[in-house]
Amino acid sequence: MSGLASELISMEDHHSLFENEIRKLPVPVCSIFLKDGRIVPASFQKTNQAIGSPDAEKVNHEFPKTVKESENKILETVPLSRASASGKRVAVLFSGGPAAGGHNVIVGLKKALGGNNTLLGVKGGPKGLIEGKLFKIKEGDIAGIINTGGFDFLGSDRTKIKTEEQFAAVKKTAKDFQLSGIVVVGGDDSNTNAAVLAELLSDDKVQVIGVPKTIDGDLQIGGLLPISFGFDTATKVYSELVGNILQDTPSSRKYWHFIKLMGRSASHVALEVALQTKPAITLISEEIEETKMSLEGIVSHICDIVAKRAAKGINHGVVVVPEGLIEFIPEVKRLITELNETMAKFGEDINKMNFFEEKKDFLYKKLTAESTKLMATLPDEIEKMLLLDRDSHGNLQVSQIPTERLLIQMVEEKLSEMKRHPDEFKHLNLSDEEAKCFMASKFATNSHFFGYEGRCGAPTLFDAAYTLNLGLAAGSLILDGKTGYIVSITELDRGGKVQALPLTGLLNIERRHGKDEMVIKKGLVEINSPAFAYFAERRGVWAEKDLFTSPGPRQLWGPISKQMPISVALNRGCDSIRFDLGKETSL
Ligand code: FBP
Repeated sequence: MSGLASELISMEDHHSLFENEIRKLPVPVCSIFLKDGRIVPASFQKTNQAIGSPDAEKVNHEFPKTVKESENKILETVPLSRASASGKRVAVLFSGGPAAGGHNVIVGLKKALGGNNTLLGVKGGPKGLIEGKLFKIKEGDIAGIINTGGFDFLGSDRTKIKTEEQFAAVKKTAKDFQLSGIVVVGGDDSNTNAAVLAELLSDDKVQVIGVPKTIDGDLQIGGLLPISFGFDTATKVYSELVGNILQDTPSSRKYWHFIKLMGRSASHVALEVALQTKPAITLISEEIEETKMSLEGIVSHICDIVAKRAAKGINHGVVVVPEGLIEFIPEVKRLITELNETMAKFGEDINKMNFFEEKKDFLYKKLTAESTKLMATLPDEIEKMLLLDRDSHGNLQVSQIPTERLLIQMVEEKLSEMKRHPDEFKHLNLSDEEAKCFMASKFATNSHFFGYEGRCGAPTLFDAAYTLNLGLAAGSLILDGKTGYIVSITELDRGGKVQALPLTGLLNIERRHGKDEMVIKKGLVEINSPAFAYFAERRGVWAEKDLFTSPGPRQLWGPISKQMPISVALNRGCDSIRFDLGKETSL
């Protein structure tokens, strides 16, 4: 075998030159976890700051044990002053969609727990916990996963633990494996699961700690929890791709690209990518809902920008569409709510129906007249997608709905209507020359959906550091005997302040599956936030001329590797996009 062939074979199974090097990459560690250059756990103490939801009375009633213990007060770190606990057996699981940095949470946990405690991995998420699929994580495993992307080491799933049988099964797993702690790495729904488990297992002395994960960025709580992990990597991957497409548009000069970006309901991903790349049009679902913009209004807004650019001879551009847009358009939202409630109420009847038409007829009859009318105007493809089964948390699977293609179709129709009836673009005040230019223009399109491309890449340096420190915090909380908290790091530009938030303080009542449920509220884009305000101020200029930027591939080494998300830097009032999460430390 040639030298090259054997070198290539040695790179198989996650050993590319890149993967080998990132395992050796030093990662910033917050000073609270460093002593004489070594990584150590920290201790936690209660602050006087309590957090409580508007539904606190009901929450306190449902979660008496954990609320009594935490008093809903935030915990802050203090240096460990005594020997840390030993003999603990802690299980860690991933829940929901993958997000870059999950593996470093495990690395951080293992480092905090040290050699005197046992870390177990749960295979396949919450379902694995129910089924008792646990294994011991060894030092050798850790060496293999440091700084690597994906959730493949453990796997994940979206099971919501809610039935009495599931509770009993989890209790059995905890007993069988003599667990003293469970760390749930997940988003809003999964951390709701963590709150429920903390209450359920409190008499069994099994502690439960949550870690904020989701590329959607919707698990963020103002100054208390600036962002979930995975958001930075996903948005930097998408920004590179969108930046490349933007670079193509004035080069080939013939396409409008409609790019849908993952992020489920919230538009944080779309907003961040817009701030990174400056495309001509970015739709923000939360603004559309707030301003009660109809589907027709959105289409007219896009057409106006397309026409104005065409009038100046610019027949290209990029439209960024958030994945969850459809759910925020008031009339569609009403339709989806009606469908959700009907599907929840008549689930058993609907499941027995074999044919789509049968299911459709049944549901149509249960809708209000306005919703039936709207449903009938939507293309068949969209109609079908709206009737898809909901996920286990009762959510519509928005990633399956081709909103970008729906918009292309509607914009095409509207533009040709504008050209047929020039009165329809009178409000643009185009000169005769400009109007002629628009009338002669072509509208050629491409559609894209960037979603799975961004979830499992190797974490950015921000996510690698953030997750390692979150793992260290979760391990420290377990050693310190705490339960029912989610870990958080603030002051991202000043060395990182590690804290723990009581999960019960974050619970609210929301309508799910046609009934009220206690859940952690999704942190949507706030249109009075500094990040949105900055975007709103600049987007008019970006629509008029090509001012896009290409942030390039994400960097793990070198002068530009220490960037946090722009939206987080703006919202947290930072002076720069550079992050500081402590001293770079070899793992
Ligand atoms: P989480 O909230 O579980 O982190 O999932 C994020 C996400 O990537 C969403 O952006 C997307 O809508 C969804 O998962 C896709 O789900 P699936 O992986 O089941 O296709």
